[in-house]
Amino acid sequence: MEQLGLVPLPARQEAREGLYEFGDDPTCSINVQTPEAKHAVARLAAELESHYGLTLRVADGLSDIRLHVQTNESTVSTEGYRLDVSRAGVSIEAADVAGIFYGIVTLGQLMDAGERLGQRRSVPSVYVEDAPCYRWRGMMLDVGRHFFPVSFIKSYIDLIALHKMNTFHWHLTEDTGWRLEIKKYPRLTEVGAWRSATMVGSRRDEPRRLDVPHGGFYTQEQVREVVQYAASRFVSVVPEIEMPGHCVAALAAYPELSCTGGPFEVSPSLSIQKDVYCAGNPKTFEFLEHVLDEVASLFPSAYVHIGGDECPKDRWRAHDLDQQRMASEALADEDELQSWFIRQIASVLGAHNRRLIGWDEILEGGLVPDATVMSWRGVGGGVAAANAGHDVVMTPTSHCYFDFYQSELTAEEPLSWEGRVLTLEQVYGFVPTSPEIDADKVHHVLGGQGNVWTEFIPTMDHVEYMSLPRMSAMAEALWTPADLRAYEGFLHRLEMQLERWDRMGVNYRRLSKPAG
Ligand code: TNX
Repeated sequence: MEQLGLVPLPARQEAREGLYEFGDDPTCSINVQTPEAKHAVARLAAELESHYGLTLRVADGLSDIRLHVQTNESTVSTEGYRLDVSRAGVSIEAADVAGIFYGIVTLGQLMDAGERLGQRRSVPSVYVEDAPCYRWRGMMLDVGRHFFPVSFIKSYIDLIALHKMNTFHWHLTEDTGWRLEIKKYPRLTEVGAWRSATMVGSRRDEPRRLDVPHGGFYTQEQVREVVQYAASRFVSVVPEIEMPGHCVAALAAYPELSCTGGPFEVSPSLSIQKDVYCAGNPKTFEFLEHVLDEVASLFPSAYVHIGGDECPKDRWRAHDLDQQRMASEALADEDELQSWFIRQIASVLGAHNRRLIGWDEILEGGLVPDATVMSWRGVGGGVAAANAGHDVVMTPTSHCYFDFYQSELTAEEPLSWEGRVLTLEQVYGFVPTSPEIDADKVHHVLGGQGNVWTEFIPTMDHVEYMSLPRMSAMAEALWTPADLRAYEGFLHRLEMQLERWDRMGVNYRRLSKPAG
């Protein structure tokens, strides 16, 4: 089975005798006619074109590739599929079009396998019955520390989809830059998207070095394009708008939303900043409500991420308006003030029928009802939240931080966080759930994701290098049943994926580096 090179490994596969060979005029049939279905067929056409230079024709009746969505039968689960390749042709059955899409992704990998076996235009016969273990299979990209153009975002989404992952968490705002056009507040991008310099080099360097100006943002039209592009690959885009901290770029544009009044500059520093939104000033909530109105109209995703991490409370402690708010709302401390802040935002999102998700700090001072927790400081926050009946996404630094070094030999790697290493094998060992979660609460673990923070990652090549192949290990940890996973076999299958990335012109870290 390993020689087929499927990543992520399917839940079940049986090799069969023989091959299926495509003729000069490959056809496919599909029993649903939705726009979604057209996207799945487009993916299939792209595979046939790129492998064999053949044009796919959609035909009724008997065809080479039969795609069948059976909505009224429960034998295939959500996002799952059954793929049957025999001498008679190819059939993919699924309960939804996403499942058909994933069957097509597998078929594309079988085309790679056929080519490796020297069988032009043939795929090995096989029966695959497959479905993901987790429903949140995500990758986060931080475009706040460094900006990356739309063309790159799309190619990144391609990689996500090829890994049968379904969530792109887009970290759009930071102290170092605000990247999303908001029509009501033009200064967010006129001012907030640009910084005069960037701190470079190791955090241990003294004195710190400053490099060139940096900036950029996405217009609303571009965002719609990205969301549409992702949807056609069955990827949901979850936007993150950071609050109450990590917001200095917004404060540089609108200093009246701060506790001190400013002035501020879009931060050249990559460290956590003291300045945060004022929780006592009604203008803060008016502003965030309008921002989130536009966010909700741009992103159809069920979730909106509101950050919530690393919010220093010193400014609130020292500011009358914040202290008055604590008194008037009978809040015991600044943690409760943060929790109250998030509650205001939850009701804004609720009015848009969206679910709030935030980093695990939103647990401090009391969790908002219905909030989903993204657990990053270990899995402890996620365990507590799940046991309290909240949905969680696990993304602990121990297994999910793709900004860390990929090897102990850090001198051979591009500069990153000193002392922080996350090897491919460690990622592969990721188990999103925890024995500490009560049996009747484990279903609250939606899944997990890899995070690419870009303090030290200024180029697109470098993002790819940090993402691959760790994204493959993450994809398998989230898709494949744990008892089927084995690192050696994964490495072997992964080798075959590298050829595809070479063909795509995507950068990645080599599995073994030449000695010396
Ligand atoms: C912590 S994870 C952060 C980010 C940094 C990251 C660096 C999280 C919610 N906050 O702002 O980029 O560490 O690894």
